[in-house]
Amino acid sequence: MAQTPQAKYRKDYQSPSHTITDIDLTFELNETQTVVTAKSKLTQLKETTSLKLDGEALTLKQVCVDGENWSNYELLEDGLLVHSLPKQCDLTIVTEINPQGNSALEGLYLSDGAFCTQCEAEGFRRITYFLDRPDVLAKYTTTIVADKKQFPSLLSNGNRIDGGALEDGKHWVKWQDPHPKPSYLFALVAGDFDILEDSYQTKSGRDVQLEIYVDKGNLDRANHAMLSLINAMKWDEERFDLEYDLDIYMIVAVDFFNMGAMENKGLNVFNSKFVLANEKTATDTDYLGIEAVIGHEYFHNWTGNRVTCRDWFQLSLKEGLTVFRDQEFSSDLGSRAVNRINNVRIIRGPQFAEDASPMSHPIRPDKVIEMNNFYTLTVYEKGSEVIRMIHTLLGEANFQKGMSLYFERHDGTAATCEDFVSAMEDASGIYLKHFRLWYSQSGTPVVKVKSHFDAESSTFSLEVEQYTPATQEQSEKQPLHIPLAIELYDSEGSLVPLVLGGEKVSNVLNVTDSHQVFTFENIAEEPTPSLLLDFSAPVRLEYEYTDEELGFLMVHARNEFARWDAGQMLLAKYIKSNVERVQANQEVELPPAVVEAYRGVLLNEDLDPAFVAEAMTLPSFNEVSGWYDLVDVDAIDFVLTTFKKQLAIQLHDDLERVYSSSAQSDYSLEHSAIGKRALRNRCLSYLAHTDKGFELVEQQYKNATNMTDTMAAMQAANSAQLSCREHLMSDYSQKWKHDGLVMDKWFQLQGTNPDKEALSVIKETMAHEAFSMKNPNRVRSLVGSFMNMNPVAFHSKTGDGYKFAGGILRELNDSNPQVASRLLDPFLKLKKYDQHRQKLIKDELVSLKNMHNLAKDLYEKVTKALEE
Ligand code: B3K
Ligand code: ZN
Repeated sequence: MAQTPQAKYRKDYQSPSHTITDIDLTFELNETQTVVTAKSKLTQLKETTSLKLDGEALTLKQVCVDGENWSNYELLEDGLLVHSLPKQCDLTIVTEINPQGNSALEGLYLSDGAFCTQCEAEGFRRITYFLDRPDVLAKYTTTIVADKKQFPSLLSNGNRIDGGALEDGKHWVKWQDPHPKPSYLFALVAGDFDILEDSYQTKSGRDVQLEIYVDKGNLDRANHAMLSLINAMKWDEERFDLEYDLDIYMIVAVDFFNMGAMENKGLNVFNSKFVLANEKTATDTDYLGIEAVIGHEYFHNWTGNRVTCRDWFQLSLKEGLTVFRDQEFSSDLGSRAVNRINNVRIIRGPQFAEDASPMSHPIRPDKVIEMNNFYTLTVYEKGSEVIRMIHTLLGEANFQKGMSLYFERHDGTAATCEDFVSAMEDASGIYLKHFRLWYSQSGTPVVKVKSHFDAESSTFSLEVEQYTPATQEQSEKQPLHIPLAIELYDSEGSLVPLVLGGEKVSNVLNVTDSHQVFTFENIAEEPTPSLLLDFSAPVRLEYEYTDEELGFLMVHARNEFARWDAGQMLLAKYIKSNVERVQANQEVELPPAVVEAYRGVLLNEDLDPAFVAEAMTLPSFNEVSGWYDLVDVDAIDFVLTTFKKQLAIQLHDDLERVYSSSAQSDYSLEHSAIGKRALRNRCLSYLAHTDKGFELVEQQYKNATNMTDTMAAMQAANSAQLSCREHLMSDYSQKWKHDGLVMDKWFQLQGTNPDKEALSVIKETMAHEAFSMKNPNRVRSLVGSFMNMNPVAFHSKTGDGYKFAGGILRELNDSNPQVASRLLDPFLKLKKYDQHRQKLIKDELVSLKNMHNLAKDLYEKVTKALEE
């Protein structure tokens, strides 16, 4: 590596020396030589002699000040230093860029022949020299010039104000965005698309034109995205009283994209995975994902765009809050319990794992080398949990008052997390001083609860202890303010009122010290406590439940989430004890009472089928791994597989009955229909492990009328290693090989193939006509799924899995460091494996570290992992 990358620290924030109030951009588009002319209105804010502009991978053509040529500047490795500027001036910079050569997909690049941009976090500096930081807000005017036939659609932020034809087959369009914005929200798209059009009238009467741009021929796959957008616009008006603020809202779907989507003002750019769906090509999970991501990007218009972040350390200000909003949107439209279950799975699985890894960081990080490395589960998902805790502590009404005050104070500006918490505090009168520690302390708190019933005094006490284990970057931890929601049940399953010190109290206990005792009065018999209701805080709960208590909660807890959670705790107990048994060479034993508890859930017709499907799902390998300091890959995998088989055999008749009785003749996206399909397909995933498996799976594949059922059959064949797997796989590939997005599901099955020979098949699969190392979706589907969801093959003691991954990472380091850096994450957990595996992983990390051109994205993670 040329130079050791430098870290930036949150504490070093300084406001900018200059600001840019207006920028006029002209793009003369060309695949390899696009000319960008940027005319900025510049104002000096601080005493200084020079202006440092950010810039990367640019060829500078000209600098002018107030229309005159300017030569008093220095070209730096990471930008341009312009000297002796007047205090106010028009600065014009002409640069040339090469979109075709841009495989990092950051800045202006080509996706299948269409021009598109990605500027967050620091990609605008690959378009022109600029103050590429979120606290410089300018009004943008953008003119795009391109060949008319090849690029009939020329798009940018705001409203289209002018356009026309030019000589030699070119045309031009001018866009103006009236809302000042930071450079990361800039977007440009040019291409030849099919357009789905609709409209929406906001509650105050503004007519908004809605347009979704998709590749030619994909129009029949854009309807669900449009419906989701309209639902999101309506929901934000109803729940948050927030309206859209431009006359047009555009979404463009592209195939080459590093992440999910991007909330550019008025012109969202989306990974086509989160736009395109019809029943033949997308599963129910895909549909729900589209709804969530369309909602998320739309909600950013207020939480992110109207109020943006002062600096990138504040990222969770917009991301945690917007994730909270999209989770609420999905919960209000669909099943709240199922949404909560899935969100909690992410926290308890990969987020807890991240918090225990060398990349552990607070939701508001203190130190960053490459900002793109901090679009993490911690900033997003844990960030959302922190907002949810504020919501729990304040209640909906106060929370909404806080939101209004936040917008009143900060609309049109760049704010901090502190600004948000202050607005919540001031609007509600609820003190959040101690609570703020969630923003600066990393790691997962452990909450240990013990209970004691005293018949004589009719009291029941909960003794609560909390501690947060040290993380790599933060050794000292303090007790947090944890909202611990609880309920107590009597033996009939009725709620016991909570009385503390003679007063009725709410069910949210404020845990603030490392040790606290809550003694509830007037308790006639020993109650069963339901703890951490709805996962009221992102902590690991420890409480010694008996099997009977968990079985009781699975039936009697009022809240579906609590019932699901009790089932998970029951399984967890036996997964842990059986891992020990396997390590001691004993057989796996699943107690009959556990099987019966699951039969009870499966056969309870009062329950929502969507909920039953979740309740019948075993914790993932990754979640279970998180319970251990040292992960025994083979033992955990063996226990989980054996549980699955044993449940399948013992519940066989009931599974089969539910499977056949929940068949549906028509396909609909009603939540009840989605739930029924989920339950039926969950049954199939078990039945695949029985004698009937082959027959049922083949039949379902043959008769499927939608992708949800097709994929369920294929997944079942894959994980149960049925002999029909090969045939189904080749049939599918024959049918869909022309469509990369649909093939991603197939690549993922190859990646997660539990077969011993999986890796050699994966290597062959890379030659498949639909695969390309240049496309992030393809890489993630095949290689990402192998590294994250094929534990036995990836962690093979031969080291072959690690070597394969290492090779891919080295290749991607050169072409697309952002994708490489994300893919690297499983290697960061090396300390969780035995010495032999640790050594093998370390070899791969060292070989990355020794690369002469190691990107700073990878440098940051590799050095942290090796420091540990
Ligand atoms: N804000 C973008 C993510 C940008 C990631 C940059 N590496 C999408 C989102 O969170 O909505
Ligand atoms: Zn976001």
